[in-house]
Amino acid sequence: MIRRRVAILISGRGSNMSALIEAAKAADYPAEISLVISNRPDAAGLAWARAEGIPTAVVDHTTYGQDREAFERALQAVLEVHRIEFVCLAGFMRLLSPWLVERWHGRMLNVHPALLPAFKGLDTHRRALAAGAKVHGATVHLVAAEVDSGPIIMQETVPIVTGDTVETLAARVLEAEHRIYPEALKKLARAANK
Ligand code: 4DW
Repeated sequence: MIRRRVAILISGRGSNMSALIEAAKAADYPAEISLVISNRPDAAGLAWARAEGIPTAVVDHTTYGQDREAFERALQAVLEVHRIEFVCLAGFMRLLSPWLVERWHGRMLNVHPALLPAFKGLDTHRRALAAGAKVHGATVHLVAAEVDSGPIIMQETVPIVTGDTVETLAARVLEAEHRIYPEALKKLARAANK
């Protein structure tokens, strides 16, 4: 079995990063987490990744001022040095331009805390509660230039129950995210092995 080389991009704690790292420890998992990159030097997820023995890199966007292209060229260079084949965004907060997204066409994943195409954007749990939705959930999708709109790879629904708050609902959705993100990456990596 070939293990595909995966980089995870984070900006903070990266709880989905931890879920991916744990899943990739399985002997039959078709991908390995080969690199964690943060755009923030102080991201808590960096220490976690290092403790797991995973190489880390910081590409600090503030170094490049308003020049998003320069930031992305630096990101791409690091990905190439590490021979990365797939990229997973995990709470990564910088909008990526078509330049980078096209380079990773079909090979870059993100997880969104809602059942896309419902509730694109921020504040999904509050909006789902306000709409009176009875179900909510999480989506893993391929990253496209337009935010929250690439092809859907996997989804899981969670119920919305009486008394739910943004916090209780967010926690339930996060558990779903942690289940489907590793499954979606497995699916993508397996498809690449065929
Ligand atoms: C996302 C989308 C936009 C911003 C932040 C997060 C969701 C995940 C994502 C990250 N980068 C992406 C995606 C995506 O779905 N599609 C693409 N790239 N193409 C966002 O606008 N962030 C702003 C900065 C926020 C901050 O630094 O706190 C920004 O100006 O980049």
